[in-house]
Amino acid sequence: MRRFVVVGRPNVGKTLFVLNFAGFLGLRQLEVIFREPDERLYLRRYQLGEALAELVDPEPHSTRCLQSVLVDLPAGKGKTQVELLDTAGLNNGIHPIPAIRRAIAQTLGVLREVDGILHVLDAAAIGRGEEEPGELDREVARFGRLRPAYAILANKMDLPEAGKGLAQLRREFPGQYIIPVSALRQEGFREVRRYVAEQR
Ligand SMILES: Nc1nc2c(ncn2[C@@H]2O[C@H](COP(=O)(O)OP(=O)(O)O)[C@@H](O)[C@H]2O)c(=O)[nH]1
Ligand SMILES: [Mg+2]
Repeated sequence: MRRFVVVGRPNVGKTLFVLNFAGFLGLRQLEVIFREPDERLYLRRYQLGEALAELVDPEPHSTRCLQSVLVDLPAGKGKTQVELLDTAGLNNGIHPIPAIRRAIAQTLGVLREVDGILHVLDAAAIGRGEEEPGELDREVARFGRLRPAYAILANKMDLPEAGKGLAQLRREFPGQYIIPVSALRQEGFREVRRYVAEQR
């Protein structure tokens, strides 16, 4: 089974992307495996709507451990199973809250183990000038290019100014494969599905 990790700064829409992408692929019931930074595992079953209500949060850092969801993708005539790993947001510098520090360290560790990286950025915030694709995102991009699969998801394309943010991302990461998406509206998901399914 291949593993794809979803990374990016807090609040860019990683969790909403993972859950809605699972829904887009036809899952209505989700089994989410939580892996705590101390490696404890537990599993919870959700209806998709319940998972969205509980796991997506307007406050940054609601995701404090690795949350994985197994999805089936089309592969030739059959299907292939892929593990999507949702992660705690990455921050510049050292976060004051120990639980968040541990979660970030866990995210960095898992980047080395996975087959693919989906790097989510908030194109709308970038377009509004509230955020720049900063040093941390450039570092993820440098690291990502060394991995077997690496794509940038320019998220929140449903919001005004996101087009401007997308153009900025294309300038910032020339030659890099960038998929514009809206995790909220499930836009761009066919392209993401094709990309993830192609990597093997
Ligand atoms: N308009 C819009 N809002 C989004 C989109 N993706 C995420 N959000 C919102 O951004 C906030 C953070 O989302 P979340 O998935 O928890 O971000 P995470 O910290 O990266 O996991 C929530 O309020 C989401 O509803 C999107 O594509 N469009
Ligand atoms: Mg999250």
